[in-house]
Amino acid sequence: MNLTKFVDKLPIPPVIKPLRKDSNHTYYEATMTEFKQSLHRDLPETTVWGFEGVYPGPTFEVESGEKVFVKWINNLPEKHLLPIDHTIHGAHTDAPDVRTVIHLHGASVEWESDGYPEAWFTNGFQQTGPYFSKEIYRYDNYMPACTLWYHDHTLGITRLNVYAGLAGFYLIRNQRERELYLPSGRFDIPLIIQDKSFNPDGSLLYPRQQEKPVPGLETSIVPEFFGDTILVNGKVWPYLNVEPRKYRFRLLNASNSRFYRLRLDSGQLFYQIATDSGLTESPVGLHEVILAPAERSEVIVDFTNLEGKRIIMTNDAPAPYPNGEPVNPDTFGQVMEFRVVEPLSSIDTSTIPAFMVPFPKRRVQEASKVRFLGLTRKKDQYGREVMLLDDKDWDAPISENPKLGQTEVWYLINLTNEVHPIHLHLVDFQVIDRRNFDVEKYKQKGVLEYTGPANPPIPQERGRKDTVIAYAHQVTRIIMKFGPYTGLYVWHCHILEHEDYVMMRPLRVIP
Ligand SMILES: [Cu+2]
Repeated sequence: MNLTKFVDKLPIPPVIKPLRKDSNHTYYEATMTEFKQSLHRDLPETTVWGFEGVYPGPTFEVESGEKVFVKWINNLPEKHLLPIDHTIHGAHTDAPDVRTVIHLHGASVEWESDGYPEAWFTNGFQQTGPYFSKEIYRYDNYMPACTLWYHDHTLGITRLNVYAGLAGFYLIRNQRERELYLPSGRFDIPLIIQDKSFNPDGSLLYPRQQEKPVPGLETSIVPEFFGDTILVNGKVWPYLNVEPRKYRFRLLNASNSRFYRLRLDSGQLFYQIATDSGLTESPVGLHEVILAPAERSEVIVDFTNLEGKRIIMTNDAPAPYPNGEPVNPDTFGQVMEFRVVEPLSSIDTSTIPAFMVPFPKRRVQEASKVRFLGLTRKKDQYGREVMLLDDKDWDAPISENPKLGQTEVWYLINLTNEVHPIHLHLVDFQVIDRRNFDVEKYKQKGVLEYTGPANPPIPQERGRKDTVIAYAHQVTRIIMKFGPYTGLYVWHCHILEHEDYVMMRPLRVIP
Protein backbone atom coordinates (compact mmCIF):
# COMPACT_ATOMS: atom_id res chain seq x y z
CA MET A 1 0.00 0.00 0.00
CA ASN A 2 1.44 3.33 -1.07
CA LEU A 3 0.24 6.04 1.28
CA THR A 4 1.45 9.61 0.92
CA LYS A 5 3.57 10.76 3.83
CA PHE A 6 3.00 13.74 6.06
CA VAL A 7 -0.51 14.64 4.89
CA ASP A 8 -2.27 14.10 8.22
CA LYS A 9 -1.79 16.23 11.30
CA LEU A 10 -0.45 14.41 14.35
CA PRO A 11 -3.38 13.75 16.71
CA ILE A 12 -2.79 14.30 20.41
CA PRO A 13 -4.77 11.78 22.48
CA PRO A 14 -7.35 13.53 24.69
CA VAL A 15 -6.84 13.53 28.46
CA ILE A 16 -9.36 11.29 30.21
CA LYS A 17 -11.51 12.96 32.88
CA PRO A 18 -12.27 11.20 36.15
CA LEU A 19 -15.88 10.54 37.09
CA ARG A 20 -15.12 11.49 40.69
CA LYS A 21 -12.20 13.15 42.38
CA ASP A 22 -11.72 14.20 45.98
CA SER A 23 -8.75 14.55 48.31
CA ASN A 24 -8.62 10.80 48.95
CA HIS A 25 -9.11 9.20 45.61
CA THR A 26 -9.78 9.60 41.91
CA TYR A 27 -12.14 7.33 40.02
CA TYR A 28 -12.11 6.70 36.28
CA GLU A 29 -14.03 4.45 33.96
CA ALA A 30 -12.48 3.52 30.63
CA THR A 31 -14.63 1.58 28.19
CA MET A 32 -13.28 -0.51 25.35
CA THR A 33 -15.37 -0.51 22.18
CA GLU A 34 -15.08 -1.21 18.47
CA PHE A 35 -15.48 1.74 16.11
CA LYS A 36 -14.23 3.23 12.86
CA GLN A 37 -11.50 5.82 12.70
CA SER A 38 -9.53 7.49 9.91
CA LEU A 39 -5.86 6.50 10.13
CA HIS A 40 -4.77 8.22 6.92
CA ARG A 41 -6.29 10.74 4.49
CA ASP A 42 -6.28 8.31 1.55
CA LEU A 43 -7.41 5.22 3.44
CA PRO A 44 -11.06 4.28 4.02
CA GLU A 45 -11.93 4.36 7.73
CA THR A 46 -10.47 1.50 9.72
CA THR A 47 -12.35 -0.60 12.25
CA VAL A 48 -10.25 -0.50 15.43
CA TRP A 49 -10.58 -1.11 19.14
CA GLY A 50 -9.95 1.67 21.59
CA PHE A 51 -10.88 3.23 24.92
CA GLU A 52 -13.55 5.89 25.28
CA GLY A 53 -14.06 5.87 21.52
CA VAL A 54 -10.49 6.72 20.54
CA TYR A 55 -7.42 4.85 19.36
CA PRO A 56 -4.89 5.17 20.89
CA GLY A 57 -6.78 5.45 24.16
CA PRO A 58 -7.01 8.73 26.08
CA THR A 59 -4.09 9.80 28.26
CA PHE A 60 -4.28 9.53 32.03
CA GLU A 61 -2.56 12.37 33.85
CA VAL A 62 -2.06 11.76 37.55
CA GLU A 63 0.12 13.01 40.37
CA SER A 64 2.74 10.97 42.20
CA GLY A 65 1.05 9.41 45.24
CA GLU A 66 -2.49 10.02 43.97
CA LYS A 67 -4.81 7.09 44.76
CA VAL A 68 -6.40 6.24 41.46
CA PHE A 69 -9.11 3.68 40.76
CA VAL A 70 -9.95 2.61 37.24
CA LYS A 71 -12.77 0.41 36.08
CA TRP A 72 -11.68 -1.01 32.74
CA ILE A 73 -14.89 -1.95 30.96
CA ASN A 74 -15.07 -4.40 28.07
CA ASN A 75 -17.87 -3.38 25.73
CA LEU A 76 -16.41 -5.12 22.70
CA PRO A 77 -18.31 -7.33 20.24
CA GLU A 78 -18.27 -11.11 20.60
CA LYS A 79 -16.26 -11.66 17.44
CA HIS A 80 -12.57 -10.75 17.28
CA LEU A 81 -11.32 -8.35 14.61
CA LEU A 82 -8.24 -10.45 13.96
CA PRO A 83 -7.35 -14.12 13.36
CA ILE A 84 -7.02 -16.11 16.59
CA ASP A 85 -4.71 -19.12 16.73
CA HIS A 86 -6.56 -21.56 18.98
CA THR A 87 -3.56 -23.86 19.32
CA ILE A 88 -1.57 -21.56 21.61
CA HIS A 89 -1.70 -21.35 25.38
CA GLY A 90 -4.65 -19.51 26.82
CA ALA A 91 -6.42 -19.22 23.46
CA HIS A 92 -7.92 -22.67 23.17
CA THR A 93 -11.46 -22.97 21.91
CA ASP A 94 -12.86 -23.26 25.45
CA ALA A 95 -11.95 -19.61 26.09
CA PRO A 96 -14.21 -16.87 24.69
CA ASP A 97 -12.62 -15.18 21.66
CA VAL A 98 -12.88 -11.61 22.92
CA ARG A 99 -11.27 -11.29 26.33
CA THR A 100 -9.34 -8.38 27.77
CA VAL A 101 -7.29 -7.49 30.81
CA ILE A 102 -5.43 -4.22 31.17
CA HIS A 103 -1.88 -3.90 32.46
CA LEU A 104 -0.36 -0.56 33.36
CA HIS A 105 3.14 -1.01 31.97
CA GLY A 106 5.88 0.23 34.28
CA ALA A 107 3.61 0.74 37.27
CA SER A 108 4.23 -0.72 40.68
CA VAL A 109 0.80 -1.92 41.81
CA GLU A 110 -0.86 -4.56 43.97
CA TRP A 111 -0.97 -7.81 42.06
CA GLU A 112 -4.78 -7.96 41.85
CA SER A 113 -4.67 -4.74 39.81
CA ASP A 114 -1.68 -5.62 37.64
CA GLY A 115 -3.62 -7.23 34.81
CA TYR A 116 -2.48 -10.83 35.25
CA PRO A 117 -2.81 -12.54 31.84
CA GLU A 118 -5.33 -15.04 33.23
CA ALA A 119 -7.37 -12.38 35.02
CA TRP A 120 -9.21 -11.55 31.81
CA PHE A 121 -12.85 -10.58 31.49
CA THR A 122 -15.41 -10.43 28.70
CA ASN A 123 -18.12 -7.92 27.81
CA GLY A 124 -20.03 -6.99 30.97
CA PHE A 125 -17.73 -9.23 33.08
CA GLN A 126 -19.99 -12.12 32.00
CA GLN A 127 -17.04 -14.49 31.91
CA THR A 128 -13.75 -14.09 33.73
CA GLY A 129 -10.42 -15.88 33.75
CA PRO A 130 -9.26 -18.09 36.64
CA TYR A 131 -7.20 -15.32 38.27
CA PHE A 132 -9.78 -12.53 37.94
CA SER A 133 -10.39 -10.98 41.34
CA LYS A 134 -11.74 -7.44 40.97
CA GLU A 135 -13.50 -5.15 38.52
CA ILE A 136 -11.98 -1.90 39.74
CA TYR A 137 -8.21 -1.62 39.68
CA ARG A 138 -6.30 0.39 42.24
CA TYR A 139 -3.15 2.34 41.34
CA ASP A 140 -1.22 3.91 44.21
CA ASN A 141 1.20 5.72 41.89
CA TYR A 142 4.19 5.48 44.19
CA MET A 143 6.54 6.14 41.28
CA PRO A 144 8.09 9.55 40.62
CA ALA A 145 7.22 11.43 37.42
CA CYS A 146 7.32 9.03 34.47
CA THR A 147 5.70 7.96 31.21
CA LEU A 148 3.75 4.73 31.57
CA TRP A 149 1.36 3.13 29.15
CA TYR A 150 -1.61 0.85 29.52
CA HIS A 151 -2.35 -2.00 27.17
CA ASP A 152 -4.08 -5.34 26.95
CA HIS A 153 -2.25 -8.35 28.42
CA THR A 154 -4.59 -11.30 27.81
CA LEU A 155 -2.97 -14.73 27.64
CA GLY A 156 -2.62 -15.95 24.05
CA ILE A 157 -4.12 -12.89 22.30
CA THR A 158 -2.18 -9.89 23.58
CA ARG A 159 -0.62 -9.37 20.13
CA LEU A 160 -4.07 -9.17 18.54
CA ASN A 161 -5.72 -6.99 21.18
CA VAL A 162 -2.88 -4.46 21.19
CA TYR A 163 -2.69 -4.47 17.38
CA ALA A 164 -6.45 -3.83 17.26
CA GLY A 165 -5.76 -0.66 19.27
CA LEU A 166 -5.91 -1.35 23.01
CA ALA A 167 -3.11 0.91 24.25
CA GLY A 168 -2.70 4.41 25.63
CA PHE A 169 -0.54 6.68 27.78
CA TYR A 170 -0.56 7.10 31.55
CA LEU A 171 1.59 9.97 32.78
CA ILE A 172 2.65 10.52 36.36
CA ARG A 173 3.76 14.03 37.29
CA ASN A 174 5.29 15.41 40.47
CA GLN A 175 6.55 18.57 42.13
CA ARG A 176 10.22 17.89 41.39
CA GLU A 177 9.45 17.68 37.70
CA ARG A 178 7.60 21.02 37.79
CA GLU A 179 10.56 22.67 39.51
CA LEU A 180 12.77 21.76 36.57
CA TYR A 181 10.95 24.00 34.04
CA LEU A 182 10.96 21.38 31.35
CA PRO A 183 8.85 22.18 28.27
CA SER A 184 5.27 21.68 29.47
CA GLY A 185 1.62 22.02 28.54
CA ARG A 186 1.17 21.87 24.79
CA PHE A 187 4.94 21.63 24.38
CA ASP A 188 4.96 18.26 26.17
CA ILE A 189 3.76 15.70 23.64
CA PRO A 190 3.47 11.91 23.93
CA LEU A 191 4.28 9.98 20.74
CA ILE A 192 3.14 6.37 20.50
CA ILE A 193 4.85 4.69 17.56
CA GLN A 194 3.38 1.55 15.97
CA ASP A 195 3.50 -0.26 12.64
CA LYS A 196 0.45 -1.63 10.86
CA SER A 197 -0.63 -3.05 7.51
CA PHE A 198 -3.95 -2.46 5.81
CA ASN A 199 -6.23 -4.13 3.31
CA PRO A 200 -7.38 -1.93 0.40
CA ASP A 201 -10.74 -1.42 2.15
CA GLY A 202 -8.92 0.19 5.08
CA SER A 203 -9.28 -2.77 7.43
CA LEU A 204 -6.36 -3.87 9.58
CA LEU A 205 -4.27 -6.62 8.07
CA TYR A 206 -2.73 -9.18 10.38
CA PRO A 207 -1.43 -12.42 8.85
CA ARG A 208 -3.46 -15.58 9.28
CA GLN A 209 -0.44 -17.76 8.57
CA GLN A 210 3.32 -17.86 8.74
CA GLU A 211 5.30 -17.16 5.57
CA LYS A 212 5.42 -20.90 4.95
CA PRO A 213 1.90 -21.98 5.98
CA VAL A 214 1.79 -24.49 8.80
CA PRO A 215 0.31 -27.78 7.54
CA GLY A 216 -2.85 -28.80 9.37
CA LEU A 217 -3.59 -25.32 10.74
CA GLU A 218 -5.99 -22.83 9.27
CA THR A 219 -4.63 -20.04 11.46
CA SER A 220 -1.16 -19.90 12.96
CA ILE A 221 0.67 -17.39 15.09
CA VAL A 222 3.57 -15.75 13.22
CA PRO A 223 7.11 -15.59 14.68
CA GLU A 224 7.11 -11.78 14.37
CA PHE A 225 4.86 -9.17 12.84
CA PHE A 226 6.11 -6.19 10.84
CA GLY A 227 3.56 -3.81 9.38
CA ASP A 228 4.21 -1.85 6.20
CA THR A 229 3.29 1.60 7.50
CA ILE A 230 4.33 3.54 10.60
CA LEU A 231 1.76 5.32 12.74
CA VAL A 232 2.28 7.92 15.42
CA ASN A 233 -0.64 8.54 17.79
CA GLY A 234 -2.86 6.56 15.44
CA LYS A 235 -2.06 8.33 12.13
CA VAL A 236 0.08 6.92 9.35
CA TRP A 237 3.20 9.09 8.83
CA PRO A 238 1.79 12.31 10.34
CA TYR A 239 3.25 15.81 10.57
CA LEU A 240 3.32 18.25 13.46
CA ASN A 241 3.49 22.02 13.16
CA VAL A 242 5.78 23.38 15.85
CA GLU A 243 7.03 26.70 17.15
CA PRO A 244 10.73 27.60 17.12
CA ARG A 245 11.23 26.52 20.74
CA LYS A 246 11.98 23.50 22.90
CA TYR A 247 9.56 20.55 23.03
CA ARG A 248 9.42 17.54 25.26
CA PHE A 249 8.51 14.35 23.39
CA ARG A 250 7.63 11.17 25.25
CA LEU A 251 8.60 8.44 22.80
CA LEU A 252 6.98 5.04 23.20
CA ASN A 253 7.47 2.04 20.95
CA ALA A 254 4.11 0.25 21.14
CA SER A 255 4.71 -1.97 18.10
CA ASN A 256 4.25 -5.73 18.23
CA SER A 257 7.76 -6.65 17.03
CA ARG A 258 9.42 -3.72 15.29
CA PHE A 259 12.37 -1.89 16.84
CA TYR A 260 13.15 1.73 15.96
CA ARG A 261 16.43 3.59 15.80
CA LEU A 262 15.32 7.19 15.66
CA ARG A 263 17.20 10.26 14.47
CA LEU A 264 16.37 13.71 13.20
CA ASP A 265 17.36 14.27 9.58
CA SER A 266 18.62 17.73 10.50
CA GLY A 267 21.45 15.88 12.23
CA GLN A 268 20.77 17.79 15.42
CA LEU A 269 21.23 16.41 18.92
CA PHE A 270 18.26 15.82 21.16
CA TYR A 271 18.46 15.56 24.89
CA GLN A 272 17.16 12.49 26.66
CA ILE A 273 15.75 13.40 30.05
CA ALA A 274 13.98 10.18 31.04
CA THR A 275 14.20 6.43 30.52
CA ASP A 276 11.34 3.92 30.94
CA SER A 277 10.70 4.66 34.61
CA GLY A 278 11.35 8.34 34.94
CA LEU A 279 13.79 11.24 34.89
CA THR A 280 17.50 10.52 34.79
CA GLU A 281 20.20 12.19 36.85
CA SER A 282 21.26 14.42 33.96
CA PRO A 283 20.17 14.88 30.37
CA VAL A 284 22.21 13.09 27.77
CA GLY A 285 22.73 14.44 24.25
CA LEU A 286 21.95 11.81 21.63
CA HIS A 287 22.03 11.60 17.86
CA GLU A 288 19.93 8.47 17.90
CA VAL A 289 17.75 6.51 20.28
CA ILE A 290 16.98 2.80 19.99
CA LEU A 291 13.56 1.67 21.14
CA ALA A 292 12.54 -1.97 21.48
CA PRO A 293 8.83 -2.73 21.87
CA ALA A 294 7.60 -1.17 25.16
CA GLU A 295 10.68 0.98 25.76
CA ARG A 296 10.26 4.71 26.37
CA SER A 297 12.61 7.61 26.00
CA GLU A 298 11.74 11.19 26.81
CA VAL A 299 13.66 13.72 24.83
CA ILE A 300 13.85 17.48 24.47
CA VAL A 301 14.13 18.69 20.89
CA ASP A 302 15.08 22.32 20.35
CA PHE A 303 13.56 23.93 17.25
CA THR A 304 14.84 27.40 18.17
CA ASN A 305 16.16 29.35 15.15
CA LEU A 306 14.86 26.69 12.76
CA GLU A 307 11.96 28.75 11.40
CA GLY A 308 10.66 27.39 8.10
CA LYS A 309 12.54 24.11 8.38
CA ARG A 310 11.02 20.70 7.93
CA ILE A 311 12.64 18.01 10.02
CA ILE A 312 11.92 14.34 9.57
CA MET A 313 12.22 11.82 12.36
CA THR A 314 13.91 8.89 10.65
CA ASN A 315 14.29 5.23 11.54
CA ASP A 316 17.02 2.91 10.33
CA ALA A 317 16.45 -0.14 12.53
CA PRO A 318 16.48 -3.34 10.44
CA ALA A 319 13.56 -5.73 10.98
CA PRO A 320 14.05 -8.05 12.72
CA TYR A 321 16.51 -6.01 14.75
CA PRO A 322 19.50 -5.84 14.47
CA ASN A 323 20.36 -8.27 11.64
CA GLY A 324 17.21 -8.25 9.50
CA GLU A 325 16.34 -6.48 6.29
CA PRO A 326 17.78 -2.95 6.10
CA VAL A 327 14.95 -0.42 6.05
CA ASN A 328 13.86 1.21 2.85
CA PRO A 329 14.63 4.90 3.47
CA ASP A 330 11.44 5.90 1.66
CA THR A 331 9.06 3.85 3.80
CA PHE A 332 10.04 2.65 7.28
CA GLY A 333 12.99 5.01 7.07
CA GLN A 334 10.60 7.82 7.98
CA VAL A 335 8.39 8.18 11.03
CA MET A 336 6.95 11.69 11.09
CA GLU A 337 7.70 15.28 10.12
CA PHE A 338 8.11 18.39 12.25
CA ARG A 339 7.35 21.66 10.46
CA VAL A 340 8.68 24.75 12.19
CA VAL A 341 5.93 26.99 10.85
CA GLU A 342 4.08 28.27 13.92
CA PRO A 343 5.03 31.69 15.25
CA LEU A 344 6.54 31.82 18.71
CA SER A 345 3.51 32.28 20.97
CA SER A 346 5.50 33.25 24.06
CA ILE A 347 9.11 33.41 25.16
CA ASP A 348 10.54 29.95 25.67
CA THR A 349 11.50 29.90 29.35
CA SER A 350 11.85 26.12 29.54
CA THR A 351 15.24 24.66 30.34
CA ILE A 352 17.37 21.60 29.80
CA PRO A 353 18.46 21.27 33.42
CA ALA A 354 21.99 20.11 34.24
CA PHE A 355 20.76 18.01 37.15
CA MET A 356 17.33 16.44 37.55
CA VAL A 357 16.97 13.71 40.17
CA PRO A 358 19.42 11.57 42.14
CA PHE A 359 20.05 8.13 40.70
CA PRO A 360 21.43 5.86 43.42
CA LYS A 361 23.28 3.12 41.64
CA ARG A 362 22.52 -0.40 42.84
CA ARG A 363 25.61 -2.42 43.59
CA VAL A 364 25.96 -6.12 42.80
CA GLN A 365 27.13 -6.63 46.40
CA GLU A 366 23.63 -5.68 47.63
CA ALA A 367 22.12 -8.69 45.89
CA SER A 368 21.23 -11.66 48.03
CA LYS A 369 20.15 -13.79 45.08
CA VAL A 370 21.48 -14.38 41.61
CA ARG A 371 19.41 -16.10 38.91
CA PHE A 372 20.69 -17.58 35.66
CA LEU A 373 17.82 -17.49 33.19
CA GLY A 374 18.16 -18.86 29.68
CA LEU A 375 16.25 -17.40 26.75
CA THR A 376 15.68 -20.50 24.67
CA ARG A 377 13.69 -22.04 21.84
CA LYS A 378 12.10 -25.33 20.90
CA LYS A 379 9.85 -26.72 18.17
CA ASP A 380 6.19 -27.51 18.73
CA GLN A 381 4.15 -30.40 17.32
CA TYR A 382 3.56 -28.42 14.10
CA GLY A 383 7.25 -27.72 13.62
CA ARG A 384 6.86 -24.08 14.66
CA GLU A 385 9.48 -22.19 16.64
CA VAL A 386 8.53 -21.58 20.25
CA MET A 387 10.46 -19.01 22.26
CA LEU A 388 10.84 -19.78 25.95
CA LEU A 389 12.10 -18.26 29.16
CA ASP A 390 14.26 -20.59 31.21
CA ASP A 391 13.17 -23.45 28.91
CA LYS A 392 9.79 -23.48 30.66
CA ASP A 393 6.21 -23.20 29.51
CA TRP A 394 3.81 -20.73 31.08
CA ASP A 395 2.16 -23.49 33.11
CA ALA A 396 5.33 -24.95 34.65
CA PRO A 397 5.62 -24.46 38.44
CA ILE A 398 6.67 -20.96 39.51
CA SER A 399 10.46 -20.74 39.71
CA GLU A 400 11.04 -16.98 40.08
CA ASN A 401 9.84 -16.24 43.59
CA PRO A 402 11.91 -13.39 45.07
CA LYS A 403 11.39 -12.28 48.65
CA LEU A 404 9.85 -8.89 49.40
CA GLY A 405 12.61 -6.32 49.80
CA GLN A 406 15.26 -8.60 48.34
CA THR A 407 17.73 -7.37 45.75
CA GLU A 408 18.51 -9.78 42.95
CA VAL A 409 20.76 -9.92 39.92
CA TRP A 410 19.35 -11.68 36.89
CA TYR A 411 21.57 -13.05 34.15
CA LEU A 412 19.47 -13.07 30.99
CA ILE A 413 21.37 -15.65 28.96
CA ASN A 414 20.20 -15.37 25.39
CA LEU A 415 20.83 -18.70 23.64
CA THR A 416 18.64 -17.82 20.64
CA ASN A 417 19.51 -16.03 17.41
CA GLU A 418 16.89 -13.40 18.16
CA VAL A 419 16.94 -10.29 20.29
CA HIS A 420 14.37 -10.18 23.10
CA PRO A 421 13.23 -7.07 24.99
CA ILE A 422 12.67 -8.44 28.50
CA HIS A 423 10.15 -6.74 30.79
CA LEU A 424 9.52 -7.31 34.49
CA HIS A 425 6.29 -6.27 36.13
CA LEU A 426 6.18 -4.51 39.54
CA VAL A 427 9.78 -3.29 39.66
CA ASP A 428 12.16 -1.08 37.78
CA PHE A 429 15.72 -2.22 37.37
CA GLN A 430 19.16 -1.06 36.33
CA VAL A 431 21.15 -2.56 33.49
CA ILE A 432 24.54 -3.72 34.79
CA ASP A 433 26.27 -4.92 31.63
CA ARG A 434 26.20 -7.15 28.55
CA ARG A 435 28.76 -9.73 27.61
CA ASN A 436 29.44 -12.30 24.89
CA PHE A 437 29.77 -15.91 25.98
CA ASP A 438 30.41 -19.38 24.60
CA VAL A 439 26.89 -20.42 23.60
CA GLU A 440 27.74 -24.03 22.68
CA LYS A 441 29.57 -24.65 25.93
CA TYR A 442 26.62 -23.32 27.89
CA LYS A 443 24.16 -25.48 25.94
CA GLN A 444 26.23 -28.63 26.37
CA LYS A 445 27.70 -28.29 29.85
CA GLY A 446 25.75 -25.50 31.47
CA VAL A 447 29.00 -23.61 32.02
CA LEU A 448 28.97 -19.86 31.52
CA GLU A 449 32.26 -18.87 29.92
CA TYR A 450 32.65 -15.29 28.76
CA THR A 451 34.38 -14.64 25.47
CA GLY A 452 34.49 -10.86 25.63
CA PRO A 453 34.60 -7.90 27.97
CA ALA A 454 31.60 -6.67 29.96
CA ASN A 455 30.02 -3.72 28.16
CA PRO A 456 28.26 -1.12 30.27
CA PRO A 457 24.74 -0.03 29.24
CA ILE A 458 24.72 2.57 26.46
CA PRO A 459 24.13 6.18 27.57
CA GLN A 460 20.38 6.11 26.78
CA GLU A 461 19.96 3.14 29.18
CA ARG A 462 21.61 4.73 32.20
CA GLY A 463 18.53 5.25 34.29
CA ARG A 464 15.54 3.43 35.72
CA LYS A 465 14.41 0.78 33.26
CA ASP A 466 11.58 -1.75 33.09
CA THR A 467 12.40 -3.26 29.69
CA VAL A 468 15.87 -4.24 28.51
CA ILE A 469 17.13 -5.47 25.17
CA ALA A 470 18.75 -8.91 25.55
CA TYR A 471 20.82 -9.32 22.40
CA ALA A 472 21.39 -12.70 20.74
CA HIS A 473 24.24 -14.75 22.21
CA GLN A 474 24.88 -12.32 25.03
CA VAL A 475 24.39 -12.30 28.76
CA THR A 476 22.52 -9.19 29.87
CA ARG A 477 22.64 -8.52 33.61
CA ILE A 478 20.03 -6.49 35.47
CA ILE A 479 19.63 -5.64 39.15
CA MET A 480 16.44 -4.81 41.04
CA LYS A 481 14.83 -4.79 44.45
CA PHE A 482 11.49 -6.59 44.73
CA GLY A 483 8.63 -4.72 46.36
CA PRO A 484 6.73 -2.88 47.69
CA TYR A 485 3.99 -5.46 47.06
CA THR A 486 3.88 -9.23 47.27
CA GLY A 487 1.85 -11.44 44.97
CA LEU A 488 1.65 -12.85 41.50
CA TYR A 489 3.16 -10.93 38.59
CA VAL A 490 4.87 -11.85 35.32
CA TRP A 491 8.05 -11.28 33.38
CA HIS A 492 8.19 -11.71 29.64
CA CYS A 493 9.56 -10.82 26.25
CA HIS A 494 7.80 -7.72 24.89
CA ILE A 495 7.84 -8.85 21.28
CA LEU A 496 4.14 -9.60 21.48
CA GLU A 497 4.32 -12.59 19.12
CA HIS A 498 6.95 -14.10 21.44
CA GLU A 499 5.05 -13.23 24.59
CA ASP A 500 1.94 -14.98 23.27
CA TYR A 501 3.94 -18.07 22.30
CA VAL A 502 5.18 -18.57 24.99
CA MET A 503 7.89 -16.28 26.26
CA MET A 504 6.26 -15.33 29.54
CA ARG A 505 6.60 -16.69 33.06
CA PRO A 506 4.92 -15.99 36.38
CA LEU A 507 6.88 -14.05 38.97
CA ARG A 508 5.77 -14.37 42.58
CA VAL A 509 7.02 -11.98 45.23
CA ILE A 510 6.73 -13.71 48.61
CA PRO A 511 6.63 -12.19 52.10
CU1 LIG B 1 11.33 -12.36 22.35
